[in-house]
Amino acid sequence: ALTWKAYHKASVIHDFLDNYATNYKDLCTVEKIGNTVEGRPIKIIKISSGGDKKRPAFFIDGGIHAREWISPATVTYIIRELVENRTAYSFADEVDFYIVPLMNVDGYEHSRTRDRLWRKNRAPGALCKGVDLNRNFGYKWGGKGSSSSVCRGNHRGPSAFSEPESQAIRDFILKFDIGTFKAYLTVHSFGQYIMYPWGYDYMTPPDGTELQRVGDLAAAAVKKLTNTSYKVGSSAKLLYAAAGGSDDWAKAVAEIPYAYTLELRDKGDYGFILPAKFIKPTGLETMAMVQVVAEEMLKAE
Ligand code: 0X9
Ligand code: ZN
Repeated sequence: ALTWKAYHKASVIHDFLDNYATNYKDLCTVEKIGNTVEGRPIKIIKISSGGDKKRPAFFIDGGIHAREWISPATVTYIIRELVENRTAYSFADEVDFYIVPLMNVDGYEHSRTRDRLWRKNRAPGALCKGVDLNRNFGYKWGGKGSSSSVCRGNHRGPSAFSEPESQAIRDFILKFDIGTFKAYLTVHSFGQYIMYPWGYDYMTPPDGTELQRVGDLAAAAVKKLTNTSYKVGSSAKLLYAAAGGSDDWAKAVAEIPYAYTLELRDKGDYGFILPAKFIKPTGLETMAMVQVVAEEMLKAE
């Protein structure tokens, strides 16, 4: 079972989801939305109270990048809060949550067992394996900060959505009417950033000031809670330009207004190799960010 005191293998994460579907039948539904390159399931949990009523929907994913272990650990923490500590969050009953804690299942297992700093998926290749799933989404695919070289960590793949993992996310979101999802959070590490589009170039969308405002509120909530500082800005300007990211696609194609990439702890002392004792405080502060985004998206209704 998950403990949030250690990083767990993919099957333990998936069993945790399945157990929630079994034990909280009215609240949780688990579905397989695809299979990875190596044939592992990609799973989503829907957390929604009460009947067929449709509410503003919030999509969260973790584990796009294999070595960023704090991401799936934190996203499962959020799932636990929304289920087991539900009454603490008044927004919880007003939102339909759809959460994929681990998108890059193969890469994560490879990072756990073979190569701790592996980033990409495990797409086959004679010379080098793997596509960077966060360069493989189909908006401005092939642009800045993405490589056509198969051995690069930011290899974009042969075409937009060439990978089953990015396809699964795309196909799931596009099954819904445009306008269903109001918020999209993709959880990465590290650096302590709250970033909004665009990532493909040094520009901001027309509603950039609103994205900045909500990001600032989220950063302030975290600061108050755990005294951790997160920087807020558009991702190209804050980090670097990188095209083919899931956030840009969520914003531009799926038309999800509140689209953010979170870079969780830390600022580089441990980097990707963040000790497990940081899972709980990072989970706590990420839940505060989820709360702010959820409350602000509801107010904007
Ligand atoms: O480079 C990335 O994919 C993300 N940083 S990470 O260190 N986790 O790899 C940032 C992605 C920001 N969004 C876009 N560039 N679209
Ligand atoms: Zn990442």
